[in-house]
Amino acid sequence: MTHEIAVIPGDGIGQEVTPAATDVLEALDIDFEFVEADAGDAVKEATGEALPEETYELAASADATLFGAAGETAADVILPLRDAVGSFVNIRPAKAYPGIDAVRPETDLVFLRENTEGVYAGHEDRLTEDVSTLTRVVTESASRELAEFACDYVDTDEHDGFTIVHKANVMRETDGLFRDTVAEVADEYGVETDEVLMDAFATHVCLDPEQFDVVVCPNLAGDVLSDLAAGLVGGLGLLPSANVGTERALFEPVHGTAPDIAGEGVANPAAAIISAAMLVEYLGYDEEAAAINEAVEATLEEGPRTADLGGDASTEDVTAAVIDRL
Ligand code: GGG
Repeated sequence: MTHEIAVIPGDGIGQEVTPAATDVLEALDIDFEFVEADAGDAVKEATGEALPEETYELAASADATLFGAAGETAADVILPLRDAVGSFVNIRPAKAYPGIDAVRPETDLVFLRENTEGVYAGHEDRLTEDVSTLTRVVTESASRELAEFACDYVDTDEHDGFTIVHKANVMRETDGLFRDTVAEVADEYGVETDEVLMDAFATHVCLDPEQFDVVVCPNLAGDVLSDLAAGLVGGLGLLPSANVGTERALFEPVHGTAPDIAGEGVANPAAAIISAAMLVEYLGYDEEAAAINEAVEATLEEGPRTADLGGDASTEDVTAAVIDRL
């Protein structure tokens, strides 16, 4: 069986880490057909459009999509691409790896981030030159869909339930609806939950990350708090993600375009490669996904490593080392 994979590197280091991920996928005994498409700042400059229609259609029809990074045009690229695959949840694991100098080596978390609404719903206005507004959207249906996914996700021996992170004491209507709906669904499923205000979570996760396991949160909170967790485990070069829908999914490293190092060939490909492992697992190849994860873990522990992790290896060196260990 051939799996059609849309490959959309985007901008900056997306152009370097996405080929690293496809090189690793090509080393597996799985029949992939990669179809590459453009999106992002460069294509906008050239054509006036950050997300060409054919790129959207490709993501909407491929078996899965591998995305790199979005820069200034993130709102015009990654949000519609998540829509193209019908994604309602962004899964962002944040875990420390052996041998990596992490601020909190005991960290092992998974963020389940609402992926369609909140302040990322796109209702932003400039009323006058000095007044702008943003409408925050929270619906019961999106909160319910996320909560049902979370309940299924924790339905294994590995997890005891999940933590709902919100700011319902201030955003009473929006986060109030989010919290109440997620808690109600968890109750229906018989899943244990606790809840923490998002600002308190930011402090507690730094002081004692082990008290958290699966974290269910609104869109912006998930985006920001997972980046914070990246700081605890050794940096953004280590966090993968999956944007999952009912029929398709899109996989991307959590990091952005890193313009300070883009084009130098020194970006850490680990997050993109682990995202590719999530893609492989999503397609049903559990053993191959585990093999990629083990190869990445061994490479992180024994080297070579890129500069963000204290080494001096190139993206290509690290990718070759992962492939050698497969
Ligand atoms: N690969 C992740 C990426 O491109 N991040 C840029 C960004 O701003 N993302 C916003 C989001 O994840 O919602």
